[in-house]
Amino acid sequence: MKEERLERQTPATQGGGRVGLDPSRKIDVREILKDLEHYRPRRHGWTWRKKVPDNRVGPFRYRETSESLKRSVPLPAAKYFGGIDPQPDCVITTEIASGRFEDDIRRMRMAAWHGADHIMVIRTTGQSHIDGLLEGTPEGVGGIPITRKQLRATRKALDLIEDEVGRPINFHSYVSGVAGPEIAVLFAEEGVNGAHQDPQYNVLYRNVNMERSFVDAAVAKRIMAEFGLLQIDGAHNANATALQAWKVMPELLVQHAINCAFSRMVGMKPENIALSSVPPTAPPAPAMSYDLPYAVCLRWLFSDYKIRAQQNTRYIESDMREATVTHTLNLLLTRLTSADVQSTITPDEGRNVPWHYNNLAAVDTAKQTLLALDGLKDMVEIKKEGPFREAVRDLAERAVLFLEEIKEQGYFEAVASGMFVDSGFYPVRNGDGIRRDPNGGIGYGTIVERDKDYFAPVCHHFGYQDPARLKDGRPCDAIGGCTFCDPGKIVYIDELDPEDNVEKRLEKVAKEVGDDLIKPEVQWAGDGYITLTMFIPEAERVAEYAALEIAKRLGLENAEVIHKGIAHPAEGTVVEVKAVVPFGIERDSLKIPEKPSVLSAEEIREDIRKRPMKVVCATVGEDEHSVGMREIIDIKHGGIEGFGIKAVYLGTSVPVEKVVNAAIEEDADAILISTIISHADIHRKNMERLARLCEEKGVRDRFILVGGGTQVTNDLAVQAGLDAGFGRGTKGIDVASFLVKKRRERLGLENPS
Ligand code: Z98
Repeated sequence: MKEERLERQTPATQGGGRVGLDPSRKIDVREILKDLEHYRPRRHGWTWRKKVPDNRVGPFRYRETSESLKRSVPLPAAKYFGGIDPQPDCVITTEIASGRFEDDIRRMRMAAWHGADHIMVIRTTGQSHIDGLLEGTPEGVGGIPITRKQLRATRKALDLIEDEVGRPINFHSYVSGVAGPEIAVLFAEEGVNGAHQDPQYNVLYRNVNMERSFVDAAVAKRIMAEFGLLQIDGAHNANATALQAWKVMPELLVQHAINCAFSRMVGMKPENIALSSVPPTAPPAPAMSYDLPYAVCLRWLFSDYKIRAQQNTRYIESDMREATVTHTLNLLLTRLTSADVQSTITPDEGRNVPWHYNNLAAVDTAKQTLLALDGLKDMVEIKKEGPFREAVRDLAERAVLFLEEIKEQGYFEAVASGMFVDSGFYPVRNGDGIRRDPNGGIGYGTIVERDKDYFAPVCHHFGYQDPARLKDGRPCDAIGGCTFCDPGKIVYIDELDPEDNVEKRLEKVAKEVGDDLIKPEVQWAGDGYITLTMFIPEAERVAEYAALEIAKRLGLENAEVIHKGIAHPAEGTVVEVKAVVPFGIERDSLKIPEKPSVLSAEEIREDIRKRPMKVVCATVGEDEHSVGMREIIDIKHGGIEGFGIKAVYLGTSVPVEKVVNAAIEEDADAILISTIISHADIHRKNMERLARLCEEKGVRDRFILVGGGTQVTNDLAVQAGLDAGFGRGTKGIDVASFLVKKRRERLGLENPS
């Protein structure tokens, strides 16, 4: 039992990030937190996957993949192709947002194993309005308070995780908001590799004063540019906000253009600017006819830049199936238009419950679809003329007109007049756009001109100390080095709040759960949450309350309905409930039977190739059920035939004696009998009769005897005198593996343990 335990990492294996994680052990957050004060990021800036344009992985050739991982969790079907796990060529993102970074670190590790190499940490609600940095590790709401300690601990953990999987992981959060420049400096110091930054986002969605927002953006972008962070813009938020998202397409192009031009002016390289592109519609809209022209138009107008493709979250409610289908369709767009970063989305955006396994499912959806569509553009071509092209051109024309109108009146006035996020398809205007006052908003009146002797706190900062203006040395030489040039000058604050911090939370979890209690979780360690999915043959409201009552009577706590799907207005409803299990399972109380070892399909096939095998099979007694036996035999169901074993099937209701005679006649290696319907212990009696007859005829040693059926267990079959018994859930490979092993045993050949 003890050996089964996933021990936590010991300091010797994990300390300081030098030695690395052990894949068979859980990450130890306490170890990560040790000596954080001295931890320094080992690189800055963004890393792309290493593309391998003509890649051989297992039996296949790929055109759009990148280097494989050292360790990973492949897609479920990989086992049919030798366990391969090819990695698509574009970066895959997962968004992490539990509110406790210590739990997020574990999720990041799982996501990395599934193929995510861009981890986006969502900020706690309200942080974008805080005019300064937060410190310590308080718990967040809907995201994480971004602080130096949180960033440093996470980067340190990611350094270990990227070594474990063998691919760099891009760490990402947000540089928008009123503390943008300070956050940009913090990100540069702590090795954050990418960030959302777009002054228009602040203005439109966070009501930050326009002038302040653009001044801050200039500083923040300059710092990001110097450290090579990938910038993601905020245009897609119009999609998620507009009443009719498919009408704002011209505006999205304009928003991208404004942010690109501004970023270039500040010194950002085009390859570090990613446009956040979201398909404007989802089924039941005729999605492709809107989404594809838009995607093509965007690539056409912004060919110098990178594209970050994300699913439109606006339409996601709580249906996992629906979200996955829309995501898959969006991935088709990604392949057709070659996005550089693929963001993944789960219905949790709609449910506001960050179930980490849905992140993994979404990363798998991206990997699965991108691999399936590998080489698509070698096979199909987007039309160069016709109505599709006209739609592309029409969007571009509308965007240019939109931009011209803004230029005429000025950007600030355009925002003030509600030009943005209006649900009219430009030049149509519906008057429902977002209006912001240039002389208002958060931070209004806070812009002051720099004094001549103003000294910016870090190098790489434009203004009077622009390095280009200095003849020799660095600007910060005058102060004996800045925090960029001398990281030893960074002031590291550990915790400010004696209660709301990671140490206290870890202590609590250790006390309540510890290492010996097993509790399910979705959000935080030991939260006890599970989901139940049930079909209730009642109309929606009744079904909902019946489901809650079921959860209550099952002894579950805090039950909440998180999804309802109408099967029929009167006939029934599918209901998904989340609830808390009010107990933990003592690890040592578990009785875990030894795992039966099954040979691999290749090994079985190889053995049968070397030594052919024949078995005689029948459903015995007065039993007309053939299904169980056919499942075990037929190649179609993964049965023993598929491994090269020759099966002579005698049919149903066969007397046991006839089976034995047939086996003698066929010179078989084994006899397989099955009894599905059993009354008065008939399955046991049939098995005993088979063993007895073989003894009487003097052929017991010639045949391997196997019994099967719904009531059969191995113990029962062996007691009855057979070599093995197989019950419910048995697969052909289990039987084939047993037959091969048993024959080896009889021949005195070695069997691997
Ligand atoms: C995404 N999941 O894009 P607050 N800056 C920009 C943004 O687009 C966003 C923020 C900041 C989506 C999230 N985007 C939508 C340009 C958010 C976040 O104020 O911390 O929420 O800012 O990945």
